[in-house]
Amino acid sequence: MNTLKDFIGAHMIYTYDNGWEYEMYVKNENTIDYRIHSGMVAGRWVKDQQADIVQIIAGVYKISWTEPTGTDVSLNFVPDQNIMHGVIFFPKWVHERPDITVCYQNDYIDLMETSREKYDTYPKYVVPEFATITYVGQPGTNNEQVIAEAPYNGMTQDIRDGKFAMLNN
Ligand code: FER
Repeated sequence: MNTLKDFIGAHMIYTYDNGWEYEMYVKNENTIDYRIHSGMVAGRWVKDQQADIVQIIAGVYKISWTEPTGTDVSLNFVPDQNIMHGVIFFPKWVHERPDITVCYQNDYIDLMETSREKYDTYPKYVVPEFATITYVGQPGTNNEQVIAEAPYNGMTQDIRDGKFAMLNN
């Protein structure tokens, strides 16, 4: 992977050094879909999150966005070396009540926005972690089949094992 074009349309799974496992689909030049497979907000999944997606230098990419929950995220990917470093800035309320955010968020945008007003933002809970990328696929841009169902135990292994046929192109 050498250009921004190579990164747009990529699908990745990675495990943070704290054990949290995440799945990211770079859907197009300003949109991501993702699933969270383990960790504080395991079970959460999101489609069509707007994000800033750039190439820093050849093979080094950065994705940054702010969630309807008020959580801010900035991720640096080096796919050819299977390395990622991410920083997640959780509002206080998400750290205290992660259960509220564990859903298919697209069906609960109003709940996320009322919760971020109702509960405490500060102090934020900052999680800076390296991650190891365990899967890189190239399903192409705007593929609605990549992130199309809720995460389940064993799903990331099924993806790595090639059990999702539509991802193999
Ligand atoms: C990630 C870190 C955080 C990620 C998504 C999030 C898909 C989102 C967190 C949240 O909404 O609570 O690496 O990648």
